[in-house]
Amino acid sequence: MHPRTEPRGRLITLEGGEGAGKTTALKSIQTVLEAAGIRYLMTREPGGTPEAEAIRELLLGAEHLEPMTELLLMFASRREHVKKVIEPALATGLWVISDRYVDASYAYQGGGRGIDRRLIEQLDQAVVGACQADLTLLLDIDPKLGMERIRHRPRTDRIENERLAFFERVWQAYQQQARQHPERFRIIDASQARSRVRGEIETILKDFVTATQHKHQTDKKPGSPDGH
Ligand code: Z5A
Repeated sequence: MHPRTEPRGRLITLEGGEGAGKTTALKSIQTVLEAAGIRYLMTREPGGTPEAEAIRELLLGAEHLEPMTELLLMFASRREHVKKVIEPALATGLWVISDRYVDASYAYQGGGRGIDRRLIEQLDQAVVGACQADLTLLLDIDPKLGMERIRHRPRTDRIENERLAFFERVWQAYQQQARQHPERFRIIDASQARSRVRGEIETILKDFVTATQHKHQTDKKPGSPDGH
């Protein structure tokens, strides 16, 4: 007989370009998880631990950073985040919702800054390893419209100050990530009205929760690895 263990939690990541509406989307995710009685924690990248938040300050506040420095700092903060927050939480059965994760490095440092994808893949393997997202929601928005939405902000950070061509490349790199990982990516048209975006996210999340719970039931059946 195997001891009954808490099933591993799930890692859900939220991605998108500027002004995609991630803040609203995070609330929709919370609504579904709370209704399903799922324990979760919300976190973000870069950041998520005091050390990683300090790296975030440097990343977003610095006047200038070499692209390679930017990439390495993103992954340095990510290592702290993965080892001290994400992996421990998932192991206790908590679900983790991260506002951006490793796909953002492929999009911003790979697409935006033009860093060789193979290097990012190597860092991904060394730093993140098996701790990959189970579900990634990509809020898809034309970079022009996204930039229009954040135009009124009183303060913008170093990356937000980039030009349209940069965000077009970021957008293309996100599309490439989605094509490479169709099993975990769900693309939401973020140019729609808030209520429609919310509705789509809630439907995707409900389906994901149902599929996960179904899998846990199946795993518990006699003869299965976690079964009795
Ligand atoms: N970065 C990176 O380069 N590499 C990495 O590996 C990682 C990150 C992990 C993090 O900064 C920066 O780090 C980010 C990528 C980079 N850079 N940039 N630029 P952040 O966390 O401060 O920034 P952000 O991730 O871009 O988040 P945000 O600006 O807070 O979120 P948002 O999705 O852009 O926007 P929002 O505040 O939810 O919405 C924007 C506005 O649109 C707001 O006024 C809303 O009211 C409005 N909105 C939202 N939805 C709608 C709809 N449906 N219709 C109309 N208006 C809407």
